Amino acid sequence: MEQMALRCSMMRGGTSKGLYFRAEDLPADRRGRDAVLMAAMGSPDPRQIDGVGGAHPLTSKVAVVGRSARADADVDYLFLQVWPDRAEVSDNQNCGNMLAGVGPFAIDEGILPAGDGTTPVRIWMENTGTLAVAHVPTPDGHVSYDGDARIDGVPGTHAPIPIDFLDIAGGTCGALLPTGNPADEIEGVRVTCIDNGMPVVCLLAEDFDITGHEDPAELEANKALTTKVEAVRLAAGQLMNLGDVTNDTVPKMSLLSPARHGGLVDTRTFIPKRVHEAIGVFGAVSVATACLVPGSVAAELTGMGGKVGKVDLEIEHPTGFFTVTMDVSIDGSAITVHQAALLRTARLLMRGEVFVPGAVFASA
Ligand code: NQM
Repeated sequence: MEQMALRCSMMRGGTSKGLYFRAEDLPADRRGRDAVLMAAMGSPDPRQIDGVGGAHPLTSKVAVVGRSARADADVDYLFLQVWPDRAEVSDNQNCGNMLAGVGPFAIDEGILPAGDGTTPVRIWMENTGTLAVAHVPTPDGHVSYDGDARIDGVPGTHAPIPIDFLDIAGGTCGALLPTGNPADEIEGVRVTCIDNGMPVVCLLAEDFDITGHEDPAELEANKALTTKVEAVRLAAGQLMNLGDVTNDTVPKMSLLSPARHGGLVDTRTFIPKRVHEAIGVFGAVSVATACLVPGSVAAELTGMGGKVGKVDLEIEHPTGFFTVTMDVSIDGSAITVHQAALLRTARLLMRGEVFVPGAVFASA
């Protein structure tokens, strides 16, 4: 049987890369959809040699985009993580980096008309049931990818895409502080479990006998470290209302240490097997939020606990900084997040068709 062609674009979204599909171009049933996406990416195979995946979780991602039926959204966005080395496609987390490409893709594809100047795109994020607004530069009624915005982890400069979040706290775990506490002891380690867009466990690097400034490859090669981090993760998953997270991509494990380059705090994040080359968008938002929570391990390190109102937090990571603007208020032990805002860029890399073997498509 001949190969089957599926319409899609390949885009860099923030510090991630993947395929963007219109929802109607994929098989409607989940099993069929996942089979097609694995074949497109070349999974399962650590090198993804027979597909277009980049052989790393950060470059093996899919965004499914369609017009939204909701009154408060323009488009729906479903994020799918295609595991490079496992026959699995997961929708159990959101991705704020791929999110950056959703507005430009929707406008380029005619799902949404472009305004003149900047087009605000209201995006319903299906994975967490929450909303984002991305401000896409559209001079002359077309998406512009060129500009002078720089984000760490991406060479060069591109058009700025500011993104706002209003209601992302507890989107996956049900509460900003899923254990009900600003800090817990898990497997003998003091941690802060938080979900402001992404379930994250904040840990102190010094508790793991590392500086927290090591590069990702060194941390991935440290067997004692990876074993201990994973033990804490599995126990934290239960306490964060996530159940058995053995095969899940969440919670992320963020090891915090003192900032070295003038930022607020340095981070190394297990996502959860590989160490992020930077930090995820919602990962950064959750770490930034943890810094403001009185009694958290992040507040202990940064001295920012209890700070309310609008504040910029500079989160350091292996390839630079991630700036998150937060606006929170605190009333007794209740913390309300009013807004999180940040800057991303995205770029259309290719538009066309991806081919999957006919047999895969037929079985789908
Ligand atoms: O946290 C990687 C990424 C991500 C997710 C990961 C992300 C986010 O950098 O919003 O963007 O943590 O799996 O793309």
